[in-house]
Amino acid sequence: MADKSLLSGIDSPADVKKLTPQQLPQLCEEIRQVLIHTVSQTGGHLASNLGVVELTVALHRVFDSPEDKFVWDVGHQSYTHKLLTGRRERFASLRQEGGLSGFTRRSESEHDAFIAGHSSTSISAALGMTRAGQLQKKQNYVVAIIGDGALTGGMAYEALNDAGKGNDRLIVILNHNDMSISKNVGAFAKYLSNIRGRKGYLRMKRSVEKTLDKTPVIGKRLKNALLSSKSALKELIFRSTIFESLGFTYLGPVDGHNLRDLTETLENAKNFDKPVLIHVCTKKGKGYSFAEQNPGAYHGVSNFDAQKGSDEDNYCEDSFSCEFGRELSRIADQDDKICAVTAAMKYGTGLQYFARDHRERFFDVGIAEQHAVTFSAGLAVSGMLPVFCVYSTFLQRAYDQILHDAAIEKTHIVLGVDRAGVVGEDGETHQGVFDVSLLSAIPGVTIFSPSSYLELRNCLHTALYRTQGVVAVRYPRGNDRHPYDEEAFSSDNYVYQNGGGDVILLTYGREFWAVYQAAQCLREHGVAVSLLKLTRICPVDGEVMDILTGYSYVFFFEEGVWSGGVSQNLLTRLAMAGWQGHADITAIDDRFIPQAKVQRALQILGLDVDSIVQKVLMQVKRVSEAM
Ligand SMILES: Cc1ncc(C[n+]2csc(CCOP(=O)(O)OP(=O)(O)O)c2C)c(N)n1
Repeated sequence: MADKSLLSGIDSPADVKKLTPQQLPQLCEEIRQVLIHTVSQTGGHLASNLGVVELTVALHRVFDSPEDKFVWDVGHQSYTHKLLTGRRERFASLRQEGGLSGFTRRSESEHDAFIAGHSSTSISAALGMTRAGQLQKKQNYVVAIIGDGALTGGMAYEALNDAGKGNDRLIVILNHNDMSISKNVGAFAKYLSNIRGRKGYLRMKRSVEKTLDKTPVIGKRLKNALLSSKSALKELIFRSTIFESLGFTYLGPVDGHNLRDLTETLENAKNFDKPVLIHVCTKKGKGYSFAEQNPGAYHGVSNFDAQKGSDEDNYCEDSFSCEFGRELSRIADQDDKICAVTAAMKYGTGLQYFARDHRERFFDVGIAEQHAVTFSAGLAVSGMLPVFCVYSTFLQRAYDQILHDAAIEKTHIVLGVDRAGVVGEDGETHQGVFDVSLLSAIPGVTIFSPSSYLELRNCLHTALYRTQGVVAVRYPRGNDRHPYDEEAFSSDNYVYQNGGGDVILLTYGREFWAVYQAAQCLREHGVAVSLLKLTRICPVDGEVMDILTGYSYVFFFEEGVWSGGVSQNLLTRLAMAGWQGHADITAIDDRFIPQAKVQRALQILGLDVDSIVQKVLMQVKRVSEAM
C-alpha cells in the first residue's frame, strides 16, 4: 500500500469530512485493501463488509458520530466503521484475544452505539435511543443499518410497527444485497427485489409531486392528502411501498456504491420529522472478485491467502455439524416423516445434504428462531418428525417457544443444538454455554451431549425414535479429532470407567477428551481416578447417583455455565441424598467469555488438560493434609 494513503490520515470521522469528494473513491479502495488483507489474516466477515464501504463512508460524511448514533444490525459489517473511528491501528487485532471485536461493543468505542452479534435488533435499539433523545430534548440523529437478511427476523417488524405509528426522527437504512448468509429467503425478499426493480421510482415520485405542486388551488392539498393517506389511490399514483404504508418516508432505491447519490439521500433524510427508511442496494463482496462470485462462502471465513482466495466453502465436511446433517439425511431416506428446519443457517448447521436430497421436507425460515421452533411444533402435532438445527447461542431467542409451544404438551421436536460450548473468535455474543441450564430447567426436556461422531449418530436415532417430547442433541463447533477408541466411550446414556481409588471425574460432551487425558496423566502421578462420562445429561440416570455416592472426591468439569448446570444439579442431589464427600466444580462462573481461540478460552476457564491435572492434584493434597 502507498505510504501516503488517505486512510492513514484518518483518526476520527472529522478527518473523513475533510476529504474532497474526488478523494473518496481512493479512500474506499484503500479500505477494501485493508479489509481483504486483515480478514485474510484474522478470519471474519469479509463479504458483508466489502459491500458497505461506500455506505459507511457516506454515513460518516453526513452525520456526526458519536453524537449521531449508528446502530449496526448484527454488527458483523462494522469493520469500515471501526477503521474510520480511531481503531485503524488496532485493526489487525480483529477477533483476536484482547483485540477488537468482530461486532460492535459500546465498551470498545464511543462510536459503537449498541452491542450487536445477534440479528434483527437494530431498529428496536435505535427507536429507544430516538425516544430517549426526544425526552432529553436532544437534536441528534439515530440511524439503524439493517440487512435484508436481518429483516427476516421478527423483532425488526415489531420495531417497524412501533416506529411507524409516531413522528420519531428515526432513520432506518435497509442494506439490500439479496443475501442473508446464503441467498435470502421468503416473501419479503421477493418484495424487496420487486421494489428495487422499479427503476426511477424516486424520480417518478418527485415528478408527480412537482406536477401537483404546480397545479393551482387543489394541487398542494391533494399532494399532502395523498402523502399522508394510506389509501389505495396513493398506492396507485405513487406506487408506494409497504414502508410508507407503515408510516415511514421511503427514500430509494439508492445505488449503495455511488457516493454522490448516497450522500444526497442521507442529507435528504435529515429533513423529515418522522421515521425514514432508505433502501440502499449493495453488492455483497464488492471489489474482491472471489467474494463477488461467491458471497455466501465469503460471508464468514477463516484466514486464507488473499491472492488465491479462500479454498473453504462456508462449511467444513469434517465437523459435528456435517456429520449430524448427513446422518439426518440418511435417516430421512427411510422415513418420510422427517423434516429439517433451519433459521438461515443451512450450511452452518450441515443441512445442505438434507436440502439437496429432501428438498420438499427442508425448510429455511429466515433468521427466525422463534418461528422455527413453533413451526416445528406445528409440523409435529400434524404427524411429522421435525428437527430444527440451530446454534446454541441463537436458540436462546426461542426459549418461550420451546417451553410454551412444545414442552408443555410434550410435543416431539428434536433440536440439533450446534456450536454448543465455547466458540472462539466470535466472543461473548456467540458462546454456546447457556443451553444446558436453560433447557434443563424446562420439565420433560431431554438433552444428549455426545462426545464423538459415533455417539452423535446414536443420539440422533435415540432422540428421534426412543424419546418423547422436546429432545436436544447438543454438539460442539469443529470436528471429532482425538486418537482414542470412540467405541469404548460410546453410549446414549453414560460411560463409567472404574479406576479404583476414591476420586472420580465427571464430565460430558467435547470436554470428555480433555478429562480423559487428564485422568491418564493423574494415574501417572499415582492418583487412581475413575471417570464418568454422561451422554444423556438431562435427565440423569439414577444409577449415576449411585456411582457417585461411592466416591469421596467428585470433580465436575463442565463446558457450560455453572448456574443451573449439570454439576450444580447433581451436587445438590448428592447433598440431599446425604453424601458427605468433597466436591469441586469447574464450570463457567458468573461471567461472559470474551473472544479467544477455543483452546485458549478453555485454558482460561480451567478446562484444559493441564489445568484439570493441577486442580485435582492440588485439591486431593489439600483435603488429605486437612485430615
Ligand atoms: C438471531 C441470529 N440468528 C442467526 C445469526 C447468524 N447470522 C449472522 S449474519 C447473518 C446474515 C445477515 O444477513 P444480512 O442482514 O442481509 O447482512 P449481510 O451479511 O448480507 O450484509 C446471519 C444469519 C445471527 N447473527 N443472529
